[in-house]
Amino acid sequence: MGTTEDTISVKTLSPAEQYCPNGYIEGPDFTCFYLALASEAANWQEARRSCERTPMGDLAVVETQAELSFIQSQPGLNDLAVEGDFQWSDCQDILAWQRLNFAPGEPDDTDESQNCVAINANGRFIDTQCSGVWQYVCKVVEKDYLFEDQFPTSFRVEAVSALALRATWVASEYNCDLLGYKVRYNDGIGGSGEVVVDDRIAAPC
Ligand SMILES: [Ca+2]
Ligand SMILES: [Ca+2]
Repeated sequence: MGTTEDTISVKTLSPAEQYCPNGYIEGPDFTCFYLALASEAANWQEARRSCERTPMGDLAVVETQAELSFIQSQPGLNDLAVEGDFQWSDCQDILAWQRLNFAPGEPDDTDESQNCVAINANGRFIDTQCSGVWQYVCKVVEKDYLFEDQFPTSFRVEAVSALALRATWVASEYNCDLLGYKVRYNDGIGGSGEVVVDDRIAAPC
């Protein structure tokens, strides 16, 4: 397969206009969380789409131990892009202290089908099937907002196999979700700022 070029739509988050959006509550250190009710329980993708209806909202990225203690449901941690390579919904890699919060024996990728993470009754992470229905927790993720994040330019996409594309553009922390593709951000050794498209998925993540 030769090199191909494509146009990809990128969702860009907009700045928050108030401290916590309607329905969100203040968490530790000026964070904002939405704790879904039991009646709102949903699978991982549905939960994520629900969180994304709030500007800058996403399934929660747990950044401190205090935040982990604060939430008791499904956050935005997953290994959907690359098996065993856990990342948060903002494309950040899991950190050592976060990994230590997996329950004993987890993650175990039971039946090679557990790619989403939930929090068990003991407040520890477990990997579980993404189709599982959980209460979830959204968070407003504040980031520095750069002009180029609004209008990422110079997309280049090439096929690297029948199943994978490689896309590159001006590096931006924001643009980890190309609609219709599952993407991981690889700042790698040397900080090349590559965005690697691992898989085509049926619906925007
Ligand atoms: Ca997995
Ligand atoms: Ca598991």
